[in-house]
Amino acid sequence: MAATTIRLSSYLCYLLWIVQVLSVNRDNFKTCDQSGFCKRHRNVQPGNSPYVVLADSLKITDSQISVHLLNSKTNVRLGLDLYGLQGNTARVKINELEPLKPRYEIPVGDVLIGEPKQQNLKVLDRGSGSVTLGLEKSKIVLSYSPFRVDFISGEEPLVSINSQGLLKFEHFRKKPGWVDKLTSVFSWFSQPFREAQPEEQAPAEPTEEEKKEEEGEKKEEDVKEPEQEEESGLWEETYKSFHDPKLNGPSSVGIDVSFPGFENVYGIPEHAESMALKTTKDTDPYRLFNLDVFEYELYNPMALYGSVPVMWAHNEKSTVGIYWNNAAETWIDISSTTADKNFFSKIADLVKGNTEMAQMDTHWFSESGIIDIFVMLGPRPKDVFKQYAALTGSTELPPLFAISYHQCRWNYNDQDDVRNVDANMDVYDIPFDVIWLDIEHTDGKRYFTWDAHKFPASKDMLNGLSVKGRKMVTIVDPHLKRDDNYKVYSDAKNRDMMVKGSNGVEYEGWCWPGSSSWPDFLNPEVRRWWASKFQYNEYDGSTPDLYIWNDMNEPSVFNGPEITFHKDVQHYGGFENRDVHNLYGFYVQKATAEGILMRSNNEQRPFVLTRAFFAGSQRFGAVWTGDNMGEWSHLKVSNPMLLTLNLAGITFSGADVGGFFRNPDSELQTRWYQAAAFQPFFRAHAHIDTKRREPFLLPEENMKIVRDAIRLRYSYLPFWYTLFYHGYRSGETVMSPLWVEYPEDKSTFKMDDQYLLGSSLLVKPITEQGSTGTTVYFPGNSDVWYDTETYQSYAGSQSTYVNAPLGKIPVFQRGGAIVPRKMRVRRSSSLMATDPFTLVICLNKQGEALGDLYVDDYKSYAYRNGNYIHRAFSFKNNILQSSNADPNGRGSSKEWVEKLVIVGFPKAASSVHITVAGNSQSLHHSYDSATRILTVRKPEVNIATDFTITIQ
Ligand code: NBV
Repeated sequence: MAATTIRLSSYLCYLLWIVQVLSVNRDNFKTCDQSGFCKRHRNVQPGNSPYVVLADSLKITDSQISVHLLNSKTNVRLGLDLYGLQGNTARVKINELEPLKPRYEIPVGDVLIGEPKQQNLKVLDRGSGSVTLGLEKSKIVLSYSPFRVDFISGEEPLVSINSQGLLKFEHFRKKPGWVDKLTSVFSWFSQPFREAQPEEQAPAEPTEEEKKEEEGEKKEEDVKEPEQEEESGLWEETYKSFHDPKLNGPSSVGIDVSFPGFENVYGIPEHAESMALKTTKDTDPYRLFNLDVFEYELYNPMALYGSVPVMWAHNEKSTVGIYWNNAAETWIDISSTTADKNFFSKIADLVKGNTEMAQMDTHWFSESGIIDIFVMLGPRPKDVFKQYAALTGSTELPPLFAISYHQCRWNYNDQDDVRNVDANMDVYDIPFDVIWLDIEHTDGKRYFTWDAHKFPASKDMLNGLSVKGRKMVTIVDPHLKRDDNYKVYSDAKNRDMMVKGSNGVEYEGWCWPGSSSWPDFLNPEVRRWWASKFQYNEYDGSTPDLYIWNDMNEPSVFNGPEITFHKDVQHYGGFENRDVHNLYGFYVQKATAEGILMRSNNEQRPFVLTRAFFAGSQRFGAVWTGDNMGEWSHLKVSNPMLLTLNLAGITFSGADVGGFFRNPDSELQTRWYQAAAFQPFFRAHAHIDTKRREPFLLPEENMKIVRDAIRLRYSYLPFWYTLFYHGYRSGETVMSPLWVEYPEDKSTFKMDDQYLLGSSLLVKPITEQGSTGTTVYFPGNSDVWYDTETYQSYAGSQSTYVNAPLGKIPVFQRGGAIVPRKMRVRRSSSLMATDPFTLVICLNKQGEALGDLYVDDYKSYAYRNGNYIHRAFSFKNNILQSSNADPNGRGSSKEWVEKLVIVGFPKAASSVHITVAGNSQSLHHSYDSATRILTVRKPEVNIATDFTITIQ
């Protein structure tokens, strides 16, 4: 009876949600035209900037210059701070000088991992109209009137801020009463003969005297509020039936950022979009506002679950970018144009020629907060990733199980179901590491609980998985059922930890459990409280092999505007959801990861998957692309979406294998598994209303192919793990666009249907129905690529059609790369932990190759104390050498080398010897002249040992 009631109530919730969201519901989400501040910023006309720099206010210290900006229309002044930062990075901050109340700034330490390290700026030139500063190899020019900032490297202009004059900063103001309104209307009528409206005219450049006068004499009472007459929606807005009383009035900020010399920009996830971003002339701007979008549409700028306001521009010579440090709803317009060569020839000694220089213009505007732009000047792709990681951190090294295969479904119904799936995977010899439980495992959607009928002995179930080295993930959403008998809710309520409505009363909305409230994760104390809920004595029935999944953390509120919080919801510190919206999910995952970490006394690495995210989320776990569909188009878009996430630092990301909604046929499922086996986060998932589709249920032919794909993933785990280690150390992408490794190859700039893993593997997944082959572009003039299955070779810098019948995944290893693998695939990754390595050595045209391997205990933080092994492999003059790549790695391991596969070797060897500490021994070897592969067997040398293998 109780179970039926619960099931009924969750169906009712689902129905309510469906009714809200049915038919994608573009209609459920605002267009720019329906958003007051978006319209206001889009209406700002270029070339009309009212902002001038008040030169007399200029203060220069070692690494910072500060100056006032005057809005000559409103007389409001802003403060501009420009900082030089270490690593060829600069920061431009613009805020009100004396706001009526503090504007929201994201606390340092949360998204920014710390106060960015400053770097001295050198004053190179100080004229009456501008000041030029030197920052490492770059130059920064601050022009006074109109105000703009340009970043130049050598003689190449790279980034310009406010070159279009789109700066608009809605200062906090008092709400005008009816008397003010009357006065302003009267004053407007009293000047009918003025020649032009001040807002339509660029200000004349003030004389020195005028500037001084302005400096000294502008007072509060001089401040004009022209927007108040010209715009509606400043103090309240209505969308559908939702009213937004804007208690603080207009507060938005916006400015343009141009990239002279560039034709392509990338980044700003999350959108279901190509990797190279499109111009938005005929569409809405790209929107960043974390939302739960039902059955999202492809190739459009609508907002999705997460937001990372980072953008890169790349051309043959440079890669640069900006990070827009603002957590409010943000829109970004993109257009392509030509650069103003006249201007640049003045500031950069550009050779004046007739050739036009391309330029990408972008226009960023957020509903509140401040303008805080980090300019990362590269100059190479890997430099910008490092620069961004220095600000927001890199992807934490995941535990090995987390990069293995995950089996999920909404829902595995009960313990028997879990046991059967687990057993069947073994029967069919399909490895997997983690089985997942969705919302139905709980007692009435009360997270941290178990449905007592379906999961009466969760610990036994977990222990049953543990013996095979497997784990479980349960879902923990941030909405709490408003039930005083539910201790998580009552505890939060009694501690006054929930977000509140503008009336100061606990906010109430609808979600899976029915009437719900949401803890205020913006509050550090709430996060500590939440983290404590993962202690074993708090989360009954949990064990160290239980990990967590945060869903619905945009947050999703079924009956809220755009299915999320009302904008005036009150958060910690007196801020509104309007100010912090895009951070809510970030903090949910952060607090969850801290909980998982704490329960192991900070010893074991956590794993938390999140749907909503922000810049910096890479530090707390993995991200997936939400509710995709079991359609070919969604398989195809997973590649650009994951490439974009990687470019934005969220390298540990994946898409639901098979597609969440609908029933994919077996061909689509097969191709999806093949693609995802080579994507960073590898999890199959399905909606509750879909047919069961565990891989062993596929027709035999497909099952075998899928099994091969999963087993292939396991065989490459040492390579993946090393890749993640590099990402953790350097902030580099794991799944990379080709231009990251081949930055000068223009033909790769828009390529998002094939990609690289590190610099060693090239992947071209099949994403077309019925396809039996595909054209692959092999990059690199002097490179050669080898099919990883047949070892057929392909020359670089050309495209070739490659056969790919259903069983084939087009994956190629670069000649010159050494890839470590484990060929003894077992039921889970931890059962393979001490297995030996095979080194696949693909030779380049010179007969050489390089590679490396990172090894540790695959789960704890012991590596932070030097308990790891990082080996460097080099093959040259027919000698393979294994040496220590990092003297700080002092770890040991039982793993050893069992085989070398040397691809592209010209002839059979007469003898092969291994030398360890001066002792030599001969090794078994064989040669296949058809494939030109020399196989060397059983060196049987421990992985931590220095050795050479010499071939004669
Ligand atoms: O918890 C149920 C689902 C989950 O399976 C899915 O992965 C999430 O993206 N969740 C969304 C809520 C309902 C979706 C219709």
